[in-house]
Amino acid sequence: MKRPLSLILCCMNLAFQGFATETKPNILYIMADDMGYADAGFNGAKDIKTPHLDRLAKEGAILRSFYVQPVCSPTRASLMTGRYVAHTGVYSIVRPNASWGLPLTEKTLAQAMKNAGYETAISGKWHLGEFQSAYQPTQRGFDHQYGLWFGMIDFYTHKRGKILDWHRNDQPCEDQGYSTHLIAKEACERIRKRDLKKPLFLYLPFNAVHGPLQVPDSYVAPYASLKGNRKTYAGMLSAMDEAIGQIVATLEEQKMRDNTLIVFSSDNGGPSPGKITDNGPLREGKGTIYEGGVRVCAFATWPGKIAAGKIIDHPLHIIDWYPTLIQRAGGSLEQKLPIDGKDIWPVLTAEAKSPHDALLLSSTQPGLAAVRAGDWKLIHRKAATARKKKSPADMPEYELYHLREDLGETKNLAESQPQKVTEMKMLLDQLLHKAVPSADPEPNAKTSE
Ligand SMILES: [Ca+2]
Repeated sequence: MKRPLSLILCCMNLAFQGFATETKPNILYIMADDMGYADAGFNGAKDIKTPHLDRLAKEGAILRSFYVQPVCSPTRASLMTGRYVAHTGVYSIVRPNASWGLPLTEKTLAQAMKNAGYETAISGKWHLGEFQSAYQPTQRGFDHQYGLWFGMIDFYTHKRGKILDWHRNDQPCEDQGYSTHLIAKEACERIRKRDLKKPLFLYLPFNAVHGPLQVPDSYVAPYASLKGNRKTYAGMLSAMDEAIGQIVATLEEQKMRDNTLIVFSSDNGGPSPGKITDNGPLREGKGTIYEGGVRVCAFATWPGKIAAGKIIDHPLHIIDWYPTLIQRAGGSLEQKLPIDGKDIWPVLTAEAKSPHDALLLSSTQPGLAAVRAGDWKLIHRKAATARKKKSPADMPEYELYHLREDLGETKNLAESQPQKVTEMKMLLDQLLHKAVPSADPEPNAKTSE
């Protein structure tokens, strides 16, 4: 018996959809805000408990040398584009109502995932511009938006000063509650109400554990031995960890866990290390180009695909997730702007080394940058940048560190190893060859974030 062509095509279409949904993973990217390198149990925390993060990390690969940018917006721009700060021009923080954002010429990860057939959602902090609707998440590839556009809001009122910064689909939203709880509740609903014909890309950038330091008392109670801001911060981290546990439980309830790639990282190093956060052996913290500012706690987990218990020390960068995730999603990397990131799947799943010969780290000022190549790191501070400091002698033009022998960046080898400085400076110059100026029309304006 002959079947009508339309029926055959319909069956083929359904079969293809089923195939696509089965084989394309759901992707959940969880980002913490301002979390210390050593404030996760899986990275050695002793006084703060993160059982849900620890379980996920141990089920997959812990990334011990994962690099981001020193502050919020530049890191998020690089995640969304797979491109270095020197190419996006997002060197600094996008302040509320500032007349700029991630340039509209940039294609975002959400747009690429949408093109690959994904349902896309953000629950949490955007921080890449909102002054015109074209810069807002629903215009940058997200089918669903929930949460805050910028940073430093009150966790309960969702206001920064007098401005309400809580939105659903980029419209003001007056939901009541502690923001970590609301972000998690939305994520669980998005998972349960997902489009069953599509895989899900869920971007979950918490505003925890960034200041203002606020948390319900019940989360602080287990930390009686801690004092002051560290105690509140520990409670905020516990609330975020609990939220992540709820989201993973929802994935399990929906039978999605085995087909979901989960990535976790902080967006920059911990601020006030030793007082509020703990960056472990790393030097300094948020806002600096030392390891404490740009190397963050991170892991990736996907049962059956990434071996449990793996620890990866190869230097990787947040720009790498753009091509890596798009490749896993079966999407296209064909685009107008060149991608700086590399597919790190062989590093995660096999024994491959970092695909980068050298990694670029930019500060919030175009005149200060660093390069990491192998065990070496060179920081170059242009003279004009050094002069801004009170003691130029304390801010040398070059700092050279051997990170395997000196992870804490205590011994500047620039004077004793001039040949290595020359070699590393060449790599840095290559990486900065097509650097663009800041996309911020007022790049020197002060910000307290
Ligand atoms: Ca941050």
